[in-house]
Amino acid sequence: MAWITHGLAWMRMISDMSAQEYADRYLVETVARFLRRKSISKDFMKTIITLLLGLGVSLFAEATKPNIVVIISDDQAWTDYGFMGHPTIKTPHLDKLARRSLLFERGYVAAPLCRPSLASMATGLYPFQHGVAGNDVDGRNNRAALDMPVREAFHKHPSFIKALTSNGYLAHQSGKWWEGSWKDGGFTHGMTHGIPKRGGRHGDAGLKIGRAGMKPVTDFIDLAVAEKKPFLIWYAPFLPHTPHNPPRRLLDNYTSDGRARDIARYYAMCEWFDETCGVLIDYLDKKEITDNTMVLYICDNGWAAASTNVGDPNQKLWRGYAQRSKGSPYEKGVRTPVMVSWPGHVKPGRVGEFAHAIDLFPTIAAGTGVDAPAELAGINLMDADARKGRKKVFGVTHSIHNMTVGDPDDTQQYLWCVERDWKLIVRYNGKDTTQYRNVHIWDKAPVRLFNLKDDPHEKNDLAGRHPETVERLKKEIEAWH
Ligand SMILES: [Ca+2]
Repeated sequence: MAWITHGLAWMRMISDMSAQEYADRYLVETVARFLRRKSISKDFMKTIITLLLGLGVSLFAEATKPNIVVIISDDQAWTDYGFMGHPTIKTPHLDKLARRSLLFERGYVAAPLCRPSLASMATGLYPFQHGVAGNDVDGRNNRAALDMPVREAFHKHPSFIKALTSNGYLAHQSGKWWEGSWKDGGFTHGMTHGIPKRGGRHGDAGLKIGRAGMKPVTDFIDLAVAEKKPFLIWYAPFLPHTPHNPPRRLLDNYTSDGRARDIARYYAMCEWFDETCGVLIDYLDKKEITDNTMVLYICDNGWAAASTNVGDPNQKLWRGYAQRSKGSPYEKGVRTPVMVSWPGHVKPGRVGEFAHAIDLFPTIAAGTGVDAPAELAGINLMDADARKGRKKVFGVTHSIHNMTVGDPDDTQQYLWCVERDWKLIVRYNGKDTTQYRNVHIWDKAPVRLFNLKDDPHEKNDLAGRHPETVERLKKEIEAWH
């Protein structure tokens, strides 16, 4: 009977354990049984187990669990990198990362706005699934109280952050983080406190990262390496996001040739962001952990300076940035390069296949062996068959500073689908009570169709010429959401 009881106990335990935990526990049990038989003193037995655990488990962990570094740009168009062919903006450090990476030139985000976009990256869910559709419930009033149910509902979903830290990872949060503190998000370390009375909204103390140096991140790497623990870094700096106040030495490089001031400032901000990425990437090299570190790169949403769009009569509605960029379903709102670097595991190269923000969780899960929910729509970007099997990607655009708690569709402005070269944008006209409605209020067409191969900047709406393609893709969108 004893062996049956023992077996049942093991089965109950294993059902709640990861492979790593199982291996650890098996090692402990085996050593303990061996030492018990040899009648060795209790204290000596403990010492031996501790030593073996320190050695065996850490070797096992280092050999099987890569570190994860997630770099997330904030408000940068897909075109605005050296490696994406920009003629002026200098991004030498991200260019170097691109050479080491599987680079998806056609990456997309779930939403063209900071908060819902980041929430989709963390959970692998679309905004209408995790409920974070915009940046605020009501852009003007009583944010702290109104936001609580949104945040609480969000935290009920699994995330790659919680999946990693519950499997022995240390995890550091810096930069943008909207869902309370770093602790609320499941990180073990971090910068954002999230307390409304102290300015907690979208990152607070965490927004210093990059602009005020990288020490919190490099100190964390030192800590994790010293403790021999696998780690996650969430590096989501408030860059190149406004305020566009780049160092003079960088701004001077872009002010020649009569370039408009808002464009020059933004270009310099992109280079400043790149410099901070360089500090992080070089630090991994210096610590000799690059080979055991998976670096993922993505931007949360696009951006373009208002001066790039002066020919558009609708630009007079909005002075903050170009229409059809941030907050819009157009390519300068939703497209981003996506990179996966993991030397020895991921072969570098450029691919035209789609990547999507919802792929981060499945990709990280595949690389580390932690569990991602089986129902997630994203794919493991390292899986060539999965990449080839994906024919289309989808996304949603909601009002920017309005949300209806429990009913994300109430503020829905657009749904979109990209299938090969075709892109269909379907217009909805959800609730929007703030001045940010001027970002979309001009857009009256119920559908727009573009051929992105011939027309990457969506200048020629082909909906009238290809009604059958409109109907087909509209059905795909309606089947999706
Ligand atoms: Ca953003």
